[in-house]
Amino acid sequence: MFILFLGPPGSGKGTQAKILSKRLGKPQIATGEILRAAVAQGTPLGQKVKEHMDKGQLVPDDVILDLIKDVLDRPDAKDGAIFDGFPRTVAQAQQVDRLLAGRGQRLTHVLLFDVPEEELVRRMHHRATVEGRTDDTPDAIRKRLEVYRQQTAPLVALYAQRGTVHRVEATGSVEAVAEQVKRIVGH
Ligand code: B4P
Repeated sequence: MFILFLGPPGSGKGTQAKILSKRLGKPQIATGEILRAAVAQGTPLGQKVKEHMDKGQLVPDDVILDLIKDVLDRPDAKDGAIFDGFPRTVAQAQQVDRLLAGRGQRLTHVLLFDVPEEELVRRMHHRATVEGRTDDTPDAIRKRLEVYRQQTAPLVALYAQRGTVHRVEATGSVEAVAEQVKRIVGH
C-alpha cells in the first residue's frame, strides 16, 4: 500500500499521516519534516534549503528527487508507506511513478485534503505561535498557498485521470478526519 496525502499547507496531512502510520504499521515519509530536521542540524542539505523554505517556496526539484530516491530505498518502505507532502510537482510525481514502477509497485491511494483557505491561514498562524516555524510567517504563508495553487494543485487532475483520488473533508476535528481516512483506506 503506497498512500499519498495531497493538499495545501496546513491542511493536516502531517497530523493524519502520523495517525495512519501508527495504525497500519507503515512508515510516514514526510519531506517537510526531513528538510526541517536538516535545517535544524545545519547539515549541507539544510543550508541549501533553508532560504527556500523560509520564503515559502518549494525546495528545487533536483534536491527533492535525490531525497525521494533515498527514502524509497528505506527497508521499512519496501512494502508500503504514507507519502506526506510529496510529490509536490509534476516532475516529482513522474519520479515517484518511475521509482515505484521499477519495483513493480504503484501508488494505491491519493487522499486530497480539502480545507478552505481562511481555515488554512488560521491553522498556520496558530502553529506559528505554538511551534515557532520560520516558514509560518504571514508572507511565507501567502507564498506557500500561491505555490500550492500553481505547482501542486495540477497533480489532482493527473491522479484523477487514474481514478485514485479520494477527497477528504478535512475541516472537522482530528478524530473525524481520521475516521474518513480510515474509511477510504479500508483499515
Ligand atoms: P510540510 O512540512 O509538508 O508542511 P505543511 O504542508 O504546512 O503541513 P501539513 O499539511 O502537514 O499540516 P499539519 O498536519 O502540520 O512542508 C513545509 C515546507 O517544506 C514546504 O513549504 C516546502 O518549502 C518544503 N517541502 C516539503 N516537501 C517538499 C517537496 N516535496 N518539494 C519541495 N519542497 C518541499 O497541520 C497544520 C496545523 O493544523 C497544525 O498546527 C495542526 O495541529 C493543525 N490541525 C491539523 N488537523 C487539524 C484539524 N482537523 N482541526 C484543527 N486543526 C488541525
